[in-house]
Amino acid sequence: MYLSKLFIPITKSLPSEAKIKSHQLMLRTGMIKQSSAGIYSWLPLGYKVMKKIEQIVREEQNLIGAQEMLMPTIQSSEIWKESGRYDDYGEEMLKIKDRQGREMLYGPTNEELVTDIFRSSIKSYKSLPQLLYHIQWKFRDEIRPRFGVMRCKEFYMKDAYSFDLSDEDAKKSYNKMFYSYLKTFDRMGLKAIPMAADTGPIGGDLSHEFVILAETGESKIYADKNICEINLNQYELTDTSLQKMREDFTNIYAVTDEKHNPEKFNKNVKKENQMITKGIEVGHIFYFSDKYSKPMNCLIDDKDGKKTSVKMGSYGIGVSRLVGAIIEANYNNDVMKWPKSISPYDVVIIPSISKNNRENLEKAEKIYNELKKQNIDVLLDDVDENMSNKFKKHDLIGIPYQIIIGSKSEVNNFEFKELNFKSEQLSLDKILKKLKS
Ligand code: 5CA
Repeated sequence: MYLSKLFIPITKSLPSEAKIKSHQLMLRTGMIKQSSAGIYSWLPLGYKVMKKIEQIVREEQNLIGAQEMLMPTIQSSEIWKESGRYDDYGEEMLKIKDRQGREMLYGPTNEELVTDIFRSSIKSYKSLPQLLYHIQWKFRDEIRPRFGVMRCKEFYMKDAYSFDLSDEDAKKSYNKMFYSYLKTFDRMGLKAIPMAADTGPIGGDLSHEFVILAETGESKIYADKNICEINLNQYELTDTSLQKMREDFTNIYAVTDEKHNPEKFNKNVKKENQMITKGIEVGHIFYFSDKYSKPMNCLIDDKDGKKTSVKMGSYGIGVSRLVGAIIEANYNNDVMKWPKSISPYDVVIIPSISKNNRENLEKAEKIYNELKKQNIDVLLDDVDENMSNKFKKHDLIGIPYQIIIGSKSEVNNFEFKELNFKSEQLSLDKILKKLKS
């Protein structure tokens, strides 16, 4: 893509409500545009990043055997009346009427809808366990939407649902998701800490929030630093190994505000290991057994032919929130550097050009075509502006690698720079190897 053709409305003036760096950067680099309070359009640059995050989430869900599906955004109120949540959910639910006067709603989550789908087709324990997920827009009429995509009304979420015969089996599904979440966030360059959490309107008695540390986060957290040292590679995708993994994590003190017990914290965690900070919740998992299946009469035959309510859990990842969270974790001193796995482009070519000198642009175009042939997603900055402005702009766009075509270029070697590092002179072959590694 040529930068001059890319729809990327870079802005200099920022609205006063953009208080945190991710919100500011997303507006400045034209990743999003507010449509109304808490509702955003995703412009090409922002959408590209979000799609990459979505793909990592998808791949990791598929790896644990979860099956992707797609449920609608608009749901009927009937199923919510069955579960008892239609009135309980409160003002956050956006209720709508269709032209026949039927009560509908824009789904804030999907426990009821997926239970309804499940109960109409699965009748026997032989079809269990099942793990279903979708990646779909949600709507919550948040009283105070803020921080850009971090807390908005309309947001993109991956939500998965597990169905098992017994509480014991259901915990195995819970452990699988727990593991999958840690791997997912790790692939995005994030250190997410699982924390025992309150269950809120989703319900149940077992729940973990996955939180990344950031001063601008909304969740207050209390943890033993040692939890950050657990190496995920020691576990395998087997029930015993994953049970050990969850025990290893949950044996170390790490909780959100509502679950904090100062006495226990001071008794169990050495002073020098105590971490009291803020974090951003990027995922949340819940085990609630038959909270929905019982009132909704979602029954299956067990091994003895006896009917029993299916045991369920639900597992969410804030896909759109992650875009902001990753910026919070990586944007420092006016330089944004996307982790390679989710960068909007693999590399940007920055030629020094002027009206009288097109030579560098021609060189850049040759490299551009070569990289394209090799399936490298490359951006070419063909805008006629001075190099110092270009560098400032690319510090914000955050593509981690740059090929600079200017005074330092040699015949067959080019200036290659990784953001925040010194540049080096490399042949195109070597550049290709670096980009592909
Ligand atoms: N049904 C469960 C799990 S599928 C559920 O809805 N959980 S949740 O409420 O915790 O949401 C899951 C994730 O969505 C959160 O961890 C958070 O990352 C994201 N999220 C929740 N509310 C918002 C919001 N208002 N704006 C942006 N992201 C949000």
